[in-house]
Amino acid sequence: MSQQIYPVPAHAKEHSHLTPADYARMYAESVEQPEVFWAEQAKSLDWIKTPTKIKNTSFDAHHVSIKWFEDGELNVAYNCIDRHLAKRGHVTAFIWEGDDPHSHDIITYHRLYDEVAKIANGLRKLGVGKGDRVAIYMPMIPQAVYAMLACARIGAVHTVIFGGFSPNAIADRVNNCQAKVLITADEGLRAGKHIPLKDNVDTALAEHDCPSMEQVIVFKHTGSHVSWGKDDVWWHDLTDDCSTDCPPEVMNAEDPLFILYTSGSTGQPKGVVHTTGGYLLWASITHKYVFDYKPGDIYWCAADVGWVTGHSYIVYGPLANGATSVMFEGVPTYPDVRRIGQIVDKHKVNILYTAPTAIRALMAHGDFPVEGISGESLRLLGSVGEPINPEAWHWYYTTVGQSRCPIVDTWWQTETGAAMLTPLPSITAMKPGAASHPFFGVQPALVDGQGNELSGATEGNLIITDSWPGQARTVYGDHERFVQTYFTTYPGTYCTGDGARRDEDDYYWITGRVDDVLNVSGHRLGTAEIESALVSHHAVAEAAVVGYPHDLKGQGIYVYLMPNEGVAVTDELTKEVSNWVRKELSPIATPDLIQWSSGLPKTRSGKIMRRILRKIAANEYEQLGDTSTLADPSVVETLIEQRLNR
Ligand code: 6R9
Repeated sequence: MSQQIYPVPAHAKEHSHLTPADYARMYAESVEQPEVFWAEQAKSLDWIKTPTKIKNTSFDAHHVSIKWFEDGELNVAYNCIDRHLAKRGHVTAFIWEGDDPHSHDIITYHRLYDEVAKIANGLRKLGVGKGDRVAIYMPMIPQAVYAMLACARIGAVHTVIFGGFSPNAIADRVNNCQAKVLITADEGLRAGKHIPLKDNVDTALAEHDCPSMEQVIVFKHTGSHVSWGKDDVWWHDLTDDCSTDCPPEVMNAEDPLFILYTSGSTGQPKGVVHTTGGYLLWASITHKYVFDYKPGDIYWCAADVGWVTGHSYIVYGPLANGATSVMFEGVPTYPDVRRIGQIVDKHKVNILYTAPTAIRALMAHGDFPVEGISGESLRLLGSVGEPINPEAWHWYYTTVGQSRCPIVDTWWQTETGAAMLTPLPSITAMKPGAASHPFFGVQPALVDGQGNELSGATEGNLIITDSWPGQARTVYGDHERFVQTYFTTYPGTYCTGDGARRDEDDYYWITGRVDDVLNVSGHRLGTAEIESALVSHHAVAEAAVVGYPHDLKGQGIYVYLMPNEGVAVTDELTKEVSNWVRKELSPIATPDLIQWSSGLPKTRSGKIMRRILRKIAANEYEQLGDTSTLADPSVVETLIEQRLNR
């Protein structure tokens, strides 16, 4: 791991909400007197009834119960829209940038109010009310946000299904939460390709029994022909005569706001439930401090609203803070790899938040992604979703951020609601690849396999010892699974499933999922560490490392590599890469087997599915399990054909 330290840039201090002394004082209060601290922070929201009961939480496996602000009442859509209107209604909420570089749109808070009210009234007309579930399967267009906020306005619970998911996944989610309405579009657009969203919904509903589903609302986006059934209604027909007046529903702080399905290590995806008060506060306070957001800043989170990052950092956090965001329909590589830079220049983006997988995809093209790009509007960069290897960090820092912008490497999970461990731009000297320090109220700890807490500079399983407002409250319809998954491994604490290292300066470094830790000849190695070394070799674009059963070592190191464009794969190169890891990391980390491949099995959100790679490496390729969530399932067949240790 890189030990280089990058001091806080002077401009970050000038722009900031916080000084180091503020952070120290506020963090101490947040963990020593959470009731006082969070009662104060909660004032940043507009409450219909101000909460008096602040924290009522138990991580005891026999009685896991998490309640924040439980006697408070508020409405999320009111907080995200209405309260900004008087002074800032003319301010842009979203700059929408289409897949086609020539299309964009501006949505002010006034317009957002009208659009959300109309579709909210449309939903009410269909009989949707408080507590009903609504599925949203949309492209990255403003109507996705209108739909989410419309649900929040009338107290319905949304579940956004990522637009890249297949019909099976749609049906599973609809059935699991018994959604009665689904909102979709005729088609999506990505890199010029038409994505048949309505067709997928039709297939889901035709091939699966979805008894709860009553009505499908379809937004006309591309205008292509779609087939039509008796339960389908066009968005424009439904909302045509709807008023722009839609009184917000009074919600209890603990009423559910949304369900979001996420994969675990076992079984079907879990419907993680987030609530109205605690989640909104968590999303907005982290957005404010992690990005040092100030009115006037142009902020761009390049995630998809189908993932938690989109929920918290495109929709709820920024809107609660009255922010101006870019929302991007397309992909970073279309029409070519300069697109991100072009959007930054076009809309004068100040804050850019993206994922290491995107950074590495661009980095493989050297300086081309910034050719002809000024990039001078940028002042802050963010990273999320996986450990960022120092190589990618440096490329991001120097090539995109021009060695001027701090990088906030935010560690969090669908279950945590929003950022948990993160540098703060005006406070934390950066160590490339370190998620650094806890946000207010977050109490991380490291434990060994038996749950004994480890002190000082060490490595272990990352747990969180007490509740924070944005924490998921349950798994929809299966509280027992919630308890089993998160609270029984190390009783009395929240088990993150991630491993982490804490260094001598108390910085946390996420080493990857705990089930990805290898034990090679009795030495513990993080797969992320090895991957980081591998991708720092000039020939390597992406790397995935898994363990496989090895007679002598216990576990051997199986390496899957994707070469950079134009690289010729030879035996010499393979040897060179192997020696590289030996040299960069340790002889213990020397790969046993290296398989080159033109693709890796990734989920549609860009995460490598190690489960599959582990099976292939272990020669258990007949028991691969569910591969339906892969972006390109054919990659798996190629990998099996060419696997090494037959
Ligand atoms: C927000 C999000 C959660 C898992 C998490 C961890 C990995 C996320 C990270 C990171 C290292 C970071 N992860 N951010 N690892 N550094 N900055 O991605 O949620 O999709 O639920 O994934 O992603 O392994 O446990 P989710």
